Amino acid sequence: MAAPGLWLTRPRRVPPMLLLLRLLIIGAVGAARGLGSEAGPASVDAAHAAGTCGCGSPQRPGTEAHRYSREANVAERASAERPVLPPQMAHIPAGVFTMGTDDPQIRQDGEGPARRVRINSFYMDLYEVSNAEFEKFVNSTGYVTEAEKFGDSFVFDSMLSDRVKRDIHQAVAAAPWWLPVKGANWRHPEGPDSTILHRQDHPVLHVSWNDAVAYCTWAGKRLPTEAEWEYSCRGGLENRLYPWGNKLQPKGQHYANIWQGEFPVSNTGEDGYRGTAPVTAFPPNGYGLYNIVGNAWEWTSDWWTIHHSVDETLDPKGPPSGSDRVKKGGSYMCHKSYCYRYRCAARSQNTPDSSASNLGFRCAASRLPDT
Ligand SMILES: *[C@@H]1O[C@H](CO)[C@@H](O)[C@H](O)[C@H]1NC(C)=O
Ligand SMILES: [Ca+2]
Ligand SMILES: [Ca+2]
Repeated sequence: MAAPGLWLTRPRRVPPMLLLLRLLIIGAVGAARGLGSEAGPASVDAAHAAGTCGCGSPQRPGTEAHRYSREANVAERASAERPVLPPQMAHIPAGVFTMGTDDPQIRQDGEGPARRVRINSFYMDLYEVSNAEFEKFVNSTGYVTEAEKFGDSFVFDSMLSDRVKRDIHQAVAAAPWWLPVKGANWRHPEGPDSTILHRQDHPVLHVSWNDAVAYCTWAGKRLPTEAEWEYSCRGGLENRLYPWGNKLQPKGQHYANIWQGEFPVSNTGEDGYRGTAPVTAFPPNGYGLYNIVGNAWEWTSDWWTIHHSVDETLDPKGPPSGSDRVKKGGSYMCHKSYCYRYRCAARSQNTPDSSASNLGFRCAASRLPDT
């Protein structure tokens, strides 16, 4: 077992010898930057980052549940005077909740201890940021993402065409299903021969933490803190595994886009999606939030630490510095056997310039942005 979340980083400070330990070098390609990073040995946990992008594959309807809570599902809507560009945010009421858990499923992630956390009211995006929304941002600002600047990003290999795979000579030893792909970025999630034209409403992928901050700032918003994110995830429920309760599939229905089958070799897509789903798919939680677990991992503003005080806190913001940022919620690649991280208390991390085909974000705000 080992430290998770390390495989997908851009470790420019890692000594070459250390890198060699972590890389399976089949050939010489300049993407080493993107592979395994600082903390401990990589492991099967690396799989949690594994990014399939079945986005292009046919989608079966699956059996999605519709609603799993009562009136709380009705998200606060834009007021009548903003009909054109509703902020599409939910009002999250102030409150106190139990963050983390005393029954950690992945102890080395720092899921525990359970601690009481007070949260002031704020607003949270109903959806993961979509390709169409990110394109609006890029159109209006000319922003260039870090994956575009670096010239590559990580893609789950089963989603790649043979043509793209032929040119790759390097993989992450502990997670060989991740490949650094030249030309992979938010517009081309599986490399240069792929497109987002048919998935404008899917979550934007291959965005680094820095890219996510740039987008949220442009939108008059910010990233949520980890505490805000987890509070939002729980949707008003106390001490439950998932945003909807403790049972993964109540009445046999799917409530999130995760992995069915045997990871990483078979992906049945029983929930309707082998890759990402539209950001509006699946039932919202008690606060009206969609895909808060599963679909794409979501960046938060906190620096990563696995050490937490049990003292009650108010709006904690994480450590003052660090090397990795916290991401939450798991993705369409998560399966209980490798990446049991589609739980509200689960967490993982990446360096702020990392990007991959299963990592996106949503924004928060202390007050509704002007539109
Ligand atoms: C971005 O700009 C392109 C080129 O002008 C246009 O085709 C596209 O519709 C724009 N996208 C959005 C989301 O506005
Ligand atoms: Ca799925
Ligand atoms: Ca998500």
